[in-house]
Amino acid sequence: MDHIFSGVQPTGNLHIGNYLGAIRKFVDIQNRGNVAKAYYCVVDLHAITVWQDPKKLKKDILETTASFIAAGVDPKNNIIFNQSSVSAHAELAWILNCICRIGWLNRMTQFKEKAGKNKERASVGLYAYPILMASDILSYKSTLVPVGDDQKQHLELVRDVANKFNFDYGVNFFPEVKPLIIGDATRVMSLKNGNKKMSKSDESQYSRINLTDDKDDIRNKIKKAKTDSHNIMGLEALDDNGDFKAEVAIKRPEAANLINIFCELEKKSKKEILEIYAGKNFSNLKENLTDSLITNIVPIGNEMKRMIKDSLY
Ligand code: AQP
Repeated sequence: MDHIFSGVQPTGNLHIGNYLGAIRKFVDIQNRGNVAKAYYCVVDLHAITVWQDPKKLKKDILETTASFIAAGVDPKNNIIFNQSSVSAHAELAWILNCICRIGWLNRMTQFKEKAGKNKERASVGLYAYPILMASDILSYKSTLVPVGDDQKQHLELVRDVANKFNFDYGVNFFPEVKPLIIGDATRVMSLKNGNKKMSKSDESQYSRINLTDDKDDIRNKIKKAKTDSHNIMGLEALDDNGDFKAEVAIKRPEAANLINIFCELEKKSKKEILEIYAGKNFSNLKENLTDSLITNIVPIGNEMKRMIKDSLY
C-alpha cells in the first residue's frame, strides 16, 4: 500500500491549477482508499525561498490549510500539517544536501525560471528547493506523490537522491518514489497566455481563477479569457490516446487549455467534449465552462472563507 505525500506552498492566490493539478487528487486518493497513510503539508519552508511578509505568510498558511479541508480532504483520516512544525524536514534536508550533486541541481528548470536573469542574487534556498522537497517526501518514506506536471523534474531528482543514498551506504533505506501526474489538468495554463503556466505570482488577476473567486469574478475572467479566431476544433485534433495532437496544442494553446479545464472539471474525455462543441464558436463553451467553475469552485471558496473567519477552528 502506498504512503502518500504532497505539499502546497502558502503563497496566497491559490488557483484552479493548484486545485485540479494537486488538491483534488488528494480527495480522489482518499475516496479510492487503499493507501497506508497520506500526509498533506503546507510547505512554509519552501515559501520562504523567496521573501515573504511574515503577517501575510501566517494568513496564507491558514488559507492553504482551509483549501485542503474545504476541497474535501478529511483531517481525521489524513495528516494535514505545517512543514516548519516538524524539524525533521530541515534536518534530513541537510543530510540529502550532502548526497545530491551540484550538477543535478544545475539542470532544474524551475530554478532557472524562478531565479530569472539574475541567478547570482537568488537565495541558496531557492536553488536547494528540490532537496528540501526530497526531504519532505523521504522523511515519511512516501512512495506516491500527487502533483502537477511542473514538479516532474523535481520528483526525478528525489528518486536520484534516494537511490544514491541507498547505493552510497549499501542499504535499502529509502523506497522508490513515484509521481502521480494524471488527468487533463496537470498543467493548467494562464487564461491570458496559453504558453504560460497558471501561477499564483502572475501579476494579472485575469490570468487565473482563484479558489476564493465569486461568481462574478469567474464570469468576468472566463469572458475575458484569450481564445483564437477559429471555431472549436473537431475530433481530428486528437491523437490515438485522445489527447490533443502536438501541433494543435502548439498552434491553439488557449483553446486547448479551456477545453482541458472543462474536461477535468466535468470528468469527461476530450472526445466527449469535442463531440458537443466542434465547429461552434467559443461563447457557448465559455458559458458552460463558467457554470461548471461556479458549481465546482465557488462552494470550496465559500467554505474556505468561512473557516478562515473562524480562526479557532
Ligand atoms: N498551473 C498548474 N497546473 C496544474 N498544477 C499546478 N500546480 C501549480 N500550478 C499548477 C501544482 O499545485 C501544487 C502546489 O504548487 P505550489 O504552490 O507548491 O507551487 P507552484 O507549482 O510554484 O505554484 P504556482 O501557482 O506556480 O506558484 P508560484 O507563482 O509561486 O510559482 C503542486 O503539486 C503543483 O505541481
